[in-house]
Amino acid sequence: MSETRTTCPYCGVGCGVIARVENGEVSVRGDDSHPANFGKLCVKGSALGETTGLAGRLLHPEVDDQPVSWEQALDTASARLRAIIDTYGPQAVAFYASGQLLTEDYYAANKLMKGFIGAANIDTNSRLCMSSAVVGYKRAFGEDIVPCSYEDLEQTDLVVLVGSNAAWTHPVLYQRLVQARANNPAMKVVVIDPRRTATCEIADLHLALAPGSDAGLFVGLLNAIEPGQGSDWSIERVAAFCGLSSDDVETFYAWFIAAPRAVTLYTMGINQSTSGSDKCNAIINVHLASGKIGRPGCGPFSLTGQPNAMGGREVGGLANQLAAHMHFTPDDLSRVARFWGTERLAQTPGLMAVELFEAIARGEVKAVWIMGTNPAVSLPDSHAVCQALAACPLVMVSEVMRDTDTSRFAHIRFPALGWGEKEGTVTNSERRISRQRAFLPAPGEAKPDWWIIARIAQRLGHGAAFAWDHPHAIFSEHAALTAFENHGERQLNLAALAQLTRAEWDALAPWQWPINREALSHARRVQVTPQPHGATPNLLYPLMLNSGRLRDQWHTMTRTGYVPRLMQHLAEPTVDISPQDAARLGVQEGQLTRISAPRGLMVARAKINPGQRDGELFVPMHWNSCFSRQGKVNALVEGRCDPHSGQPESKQTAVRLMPWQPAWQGELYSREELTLPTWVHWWRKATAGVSRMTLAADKPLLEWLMAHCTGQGWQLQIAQTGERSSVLAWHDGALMLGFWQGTGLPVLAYTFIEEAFRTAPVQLAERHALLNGQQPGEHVEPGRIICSCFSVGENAIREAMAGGCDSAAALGAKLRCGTNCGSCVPELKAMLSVRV
Ligand SMILES: Nc1nc2c(c(=O)[nH]1)N[C@H]1C(S)=C(S)[C@@H](COP(=O)(O)OP(=O)(O)OC[C@H]3O[C@@H](n4cnc5c(=O)[nH]c(N)nc54)[C@H](O)[C@@H]3O)O[C@H]1N2
Ligand SMILES: Nc1nc2c(c(=O)[nH]1)N[C@H]1C(S)=C(S)[C@@H](COP(=O)(O)OP(=O)(O)OC[C@H]3O[C@@H](n4cnc5c(=O)[nH]c(N)nc54)[C@H](O)[C@@H]3O)O[C@H]1N2
Ligand code: SF4
Ligand SMILES: [Mo]
Repeated sequence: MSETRTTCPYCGVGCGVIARVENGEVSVRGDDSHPANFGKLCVKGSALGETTGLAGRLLHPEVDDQPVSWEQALDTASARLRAIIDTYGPQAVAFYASGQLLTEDYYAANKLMKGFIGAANIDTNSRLCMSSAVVGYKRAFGEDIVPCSYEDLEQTDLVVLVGSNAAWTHPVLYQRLVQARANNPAMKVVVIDPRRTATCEIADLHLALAPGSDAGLFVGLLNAIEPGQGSDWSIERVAAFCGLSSDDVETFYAWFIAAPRAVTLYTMGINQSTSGSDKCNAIINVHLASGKIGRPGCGPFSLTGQPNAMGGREVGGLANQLAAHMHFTPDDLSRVARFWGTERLAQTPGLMAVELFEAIARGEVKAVWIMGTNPAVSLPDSHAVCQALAACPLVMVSEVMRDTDTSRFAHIRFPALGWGEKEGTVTNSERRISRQRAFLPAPGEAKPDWWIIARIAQRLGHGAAFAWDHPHAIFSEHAALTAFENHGERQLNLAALAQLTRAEWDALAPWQWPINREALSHARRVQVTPQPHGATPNLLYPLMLNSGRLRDQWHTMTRTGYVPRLMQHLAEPTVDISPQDAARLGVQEGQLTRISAPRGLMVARAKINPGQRDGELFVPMHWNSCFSRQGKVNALVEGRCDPHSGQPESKQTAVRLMPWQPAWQGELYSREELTLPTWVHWWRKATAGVSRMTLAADKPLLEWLMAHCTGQGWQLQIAQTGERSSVLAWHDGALMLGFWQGTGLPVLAYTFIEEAFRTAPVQLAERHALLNGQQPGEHVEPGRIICSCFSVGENAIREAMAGGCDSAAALGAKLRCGTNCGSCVPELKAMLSVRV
């Protein structure tokens, strides 16, 4: 048995985790001593042990789909890169990196691209995430500085959450806020989001404003703070612009002005906008004007999404930054070139994510190296992105998984070490640097990302600058660069960590880099003119599509989508729709719908939600071609970007929705994954030990399936009653495949069926029940899992409610639901509130 202190690889809260390995089994618990979480973990963090298996991992390098040795992979990659650079110049090469790389990996990638290949075409998925926030801080403070800490939440009078569903996306921080509010009844919470989300559970005021209208609200607040400034953003004008009542706007303004201290937390509802940078400054402006900045319990606090978005910003991973918070100015260029000992340093900013893929599509960029991100899913206009990748002469991908939407386009695949296997550092939302430590052996031939970059650098002739033997050496170099000729000009200064020995670095305790908070209260205000979002609804596309995150999934699902426990909360792409819109469009709860935009189409199951504004839809960003047919929202989203930050407007797209009544829907369980005919719609559902897919189509599949089974020499058992049919296929008394279909989605005894795949031989009486999809005798299915920590299903909760449990606490006492991470408590309360 061994225990290792490390850091969660999911969100920017950056929780400390203690990983324990016992008899090859990995389990995790929160690290009591970590100041980001003091021992708490959310559902995703708690399930980390279940993600360390090797199923689906990329374990060997591949060139043109063939497994090869590292020597061959690295030689081929560098020879092809060299050929492109020699013929077309360095601008024909680009890297597309990720806020999920470790700081050391990120530093290495940035140094190779900007410093030695000599073009600044290295951008990252943080462009889709944090880049507006970066512009906001830089314009206000002259540097990308987050002027807050988590402990400000315990020292404040008012917390404003704007465009943030922290209850699901920063759960441990949200629970900290829940606790802080419970400890201080005078504290108020305002949530600003067009949807009523789980985060609204603790809101004293929820402003369900019109999509994209936040700047109006904050410019109006500035006007209320300083009435003499001559702005014509009166409360009435704000209310009209934002689609809110004047009373609600007035209440918010009165609370903000009266509160001695206030923190504004903001994330993607603000950043992902064609005027996201201005919105960030509109928020910063009200903190500056009211003096709610630079002291405890105050400040404009942009929460970072990814575990190391902040580390990426520190090393300069974006195409328009240099390194260590330096810019493309003559002094900084000279300083970085001297520090790196290079004469090839890129002199001008490079291409930003959306532009970069457009340049690939035009054939200007001919080689792209993608590391730790899945752009075929996450970039807007994904059909265009896929076409660009398909046409690109050289696509290299560093990945932990073999099959992703993006890796399908790769000519060269590098197997990267994943969480628990690699060593390095990450920086969380509050500028706290923590170690990620290895506690598992390197699987197959996988290597750390920095190692792969350094080996390519050597083959391109830059060996001396990339001669590190350990990530500690890279960290020391990065820290030294932050301190190099700093003279107090850059607040990012890690001099204190630049001389750590390897043992000290190994043992490094979480460390928050200091800033001079007071200096920030004299920052610059940026004049903001509120702009509408850029989506233009019309008669054909009259609805507004919003997209974002679910509680238990992480981005493109490459890690969470295979964990049964995390698949149980919501297992299919859903579209939230208001009851009025549903009635108007003839959409029933649970019905399939087609959502279309000029660029593409997706299929999602309707969820009628009174917390949704009329005319607006919400779908998760997670589904993709590995988990569904036509489940990808970015097939619809346009690549419209903020002119300052280059961040796309992922939150607003004009669409049309139509109910889709397929000829049949069904559930397919099989021992081996099947490749279905292309016209079948499918959703893969992670289930232990067996493949499960929910299916729907307009043409019959039954014959195809039966032919498949008999082709395998399996015995068929078939039933047909009315519109329902089912097929079981047997081999030597073992269940090989089961299929149940109806005009609607059949409701089955899922756990009983799954059990039948694990037991052989199956008794005859049970075979009959199986064919009906029902268990013989009394049986309660758990229903949709509400509490993932303790796998408590909807049915058990309803039964406990019928038995007298009338509060979340009572449910928790009886079933344990909601008593670990707490992120299902809003849903428990919602179930209690609609009870008859
Ligand atoms: N479970 C889970 N947690 C995650 C992630 C994950 O994939 N899964 N990803 C992490 C990452 S990288 C990120 S960036 C964060 C994102 O964290 P969040 O930003 O909290 O998450 P989102 O769901 O993308 O969007 C937040 C909210 O913005 C709202 N919104 C949409 N348009 C507007 C608008 O015009 N104005 C306002 N005020 N609000 C609007 C949406 O309705 C949504 O509720 O989450 C991190 N945490
Ligand atoms: N419509 C819409 N689109 C969005 C958003 C939205 O709200 N709406 N949100 C945007 C935001 S904020 C973000 S952050 C992006 C996220 O989008 P992506 O970054 O594309 O999503 P991930 O699934 O996190 O991709 C990470 C990839 O890295 C791989 N990986 C994991 N660990 C390692 C490692 O150690 N090394 C390497 N080399 N690879 C590894 C994973 O298997 C996975 O394929 O999506 C953006 N796109
Ligand atoms: S809150 Fe974020 S960092 Fe903490 S355990 Fe959950 S996903 Fe991991
Ligand atoms: Mo993000």
